Amino acid sequence: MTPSTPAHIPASRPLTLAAQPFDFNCDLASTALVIIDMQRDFIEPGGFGETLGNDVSLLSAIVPACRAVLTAWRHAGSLVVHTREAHHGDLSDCPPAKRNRGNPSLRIGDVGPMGRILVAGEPGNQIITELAPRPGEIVIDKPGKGAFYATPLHTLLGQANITHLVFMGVTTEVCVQTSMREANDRGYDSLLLTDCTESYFPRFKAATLEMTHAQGGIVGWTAPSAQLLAALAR
Ligand code: TIU
Repeated sequence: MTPSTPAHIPASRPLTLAAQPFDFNCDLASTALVIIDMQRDFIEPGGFGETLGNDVSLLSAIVPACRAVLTAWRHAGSLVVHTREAHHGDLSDCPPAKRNRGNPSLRIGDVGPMGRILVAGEPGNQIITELAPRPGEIVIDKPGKGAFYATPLHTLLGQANITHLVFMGVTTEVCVQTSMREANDRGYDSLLLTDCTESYFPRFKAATLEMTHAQGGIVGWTAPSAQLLAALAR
């Protein structure tokens, strides 16, 4: 975790974009872009995602769309948060239940082709080059699936007066959905960009998008990134 708050908070700039189940309204001064776990562990062969038996090739398709949003968001000067699913080298923050679950080819902490699986600082734990954090952006190492569990994220967002979150990242139904649900319970309005998130299971992604905006936005909003880019360009 880089415990830095943004050097620059933009002036008030209201934004409205077409979304499901209805328009998403926010202000760039109080909205953060949250990029969940776009780290090599999940996107490249040889990492945690593959050790769980997944075909990781699906995930890289979202990288250009994520990059376009990140570029536009940085241009607008709003807050950027990156997360990584990461454990301490001594695994003191990895519950045995998590490490022992299932029958992975390598367990968390074991040495794989990109270093120790899901351990902070290892090559596999780095955010992919295309979306690499810049100075002034918040980087959160999280031991769980949710970005708020056992992290300072809520405190840092509060210090920056953030009330709205725009989510991208992987995987849709695991770390992204968990983080959005955690955000929802903490009072944030959240938007998930549909072409900037992916799952190893396309039907799980589809179901997650649907359940997010169902019931009048029970978890939050969904919209394609083109809607956000168009709103930012207006
Ligand atoms: N396995 C799976 O789909 N995801 C994770 O374990 N972590 C995240 O989603 N980041």
